[in-house]
Amino acid sequence: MIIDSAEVIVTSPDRNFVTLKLTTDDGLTGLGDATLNGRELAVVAYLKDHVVPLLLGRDAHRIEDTWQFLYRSAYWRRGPVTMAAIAAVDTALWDLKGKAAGMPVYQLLGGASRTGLLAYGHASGRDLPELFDSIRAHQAQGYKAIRVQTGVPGLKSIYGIASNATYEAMDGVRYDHEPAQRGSLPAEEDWDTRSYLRHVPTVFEAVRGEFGPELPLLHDAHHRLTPVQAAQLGKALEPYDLFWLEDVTPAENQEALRLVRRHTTTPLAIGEIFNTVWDYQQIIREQLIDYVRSAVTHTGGISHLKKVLDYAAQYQIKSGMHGPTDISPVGMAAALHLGLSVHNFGIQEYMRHGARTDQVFQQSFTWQDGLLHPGDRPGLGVELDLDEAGKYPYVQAYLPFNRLADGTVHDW
Ligand code: GCO
Ligand code: MG
Repeated sequence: MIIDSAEVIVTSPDRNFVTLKLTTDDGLTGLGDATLNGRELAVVAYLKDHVVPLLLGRDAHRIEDTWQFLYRSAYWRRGPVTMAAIAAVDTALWDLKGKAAGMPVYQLLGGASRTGLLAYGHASGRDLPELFDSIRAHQAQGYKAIRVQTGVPGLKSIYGIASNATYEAMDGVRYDHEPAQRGSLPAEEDWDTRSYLRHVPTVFEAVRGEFGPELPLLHDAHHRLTPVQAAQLGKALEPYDLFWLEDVTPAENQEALRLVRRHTTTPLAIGEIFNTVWDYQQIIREQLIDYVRSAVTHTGGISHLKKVLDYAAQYQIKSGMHGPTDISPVGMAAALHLGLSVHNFGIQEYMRHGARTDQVFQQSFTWQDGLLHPGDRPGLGVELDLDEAGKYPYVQAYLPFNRLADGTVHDW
């Protein structure tokens, strides 16, 4: 099984996706997701200019050797661009191995540890009535766990809240806040931490009052708080029994989490912007988090994220893989195979893709009774329709950013 060709495909059906497609001398094809939201073309260049030439002629069965070769021979290690590129190669090689073996990837990873993966969806609203409608709509779709984000009085637009137009277009169920902000410059949003900290506990009180104690609820603070503010929020949310509080503080400063931990028992999830096991060393060893947020797509692929999760398992820390729409269906399938196989699965984020994306990427996963399953097709179970993909050229799209009232740039 020798790699004969390697193609990098960029398509933008509902948003930009970068996919690596490997073809072997025996005619098998394998796919890997290399999408890095807002910096897509950097990974395209890294793959095309520096990785593809190294892959041609290699034995596609040698997954671990190829990973180590790409990681170590570059000399310059880690970082989102490098690790997304290596992730795409690794994922495509697992896809190929599965196809060669006639087995779904999760079987090669040790087989299923459960019947399906609990998934959470994104409910949001600018105010409580809109939020309640969105939660109900998600429940009607089968979601058994719900992330709750709301508008904050006095702030015009903030992370995680769909605009009016997107709500109407998507019936309040499937929205996507980031592509709505597509443009040649990053959109500016506003932020005020004190208003947010005052408002969020009242929202969770209302949601618990309306939906009862059973429903697992999550919330993403999206890196915007200082450690002491994060501790305050965790403590204030304790009565509402959150499944997790995500990215309470920018995680580059890992020691900050010691302070947060000392003051709250609200479970913490971190890691969607990490990309190696070394980024997790301290926070796993010191048990400063409860859930690992990394995606296969951004963390060196199935092989490397499995190492992170195996390390986390020793400390009773579980997976909570990142699954917004900027993870392509290929990256999502990889997450499902890995999540089904590891013992310490926690929950899977599942933000549904749009209809055009589902046409470009033909998928075989299932979504039943709130549980996802990757399906039993050999490999990952996703195929890319090149004709469909070709209809949607790349569109420049930046993520938004925040400014405080006095004009200071703030974490988004
Ligand atoms: C999440 C994330 C996303 C990110 C996005 C950036 O928890 O799903 O925070 O919404 O903002 O993936 O590209
Ligand atoms: Mg997040």
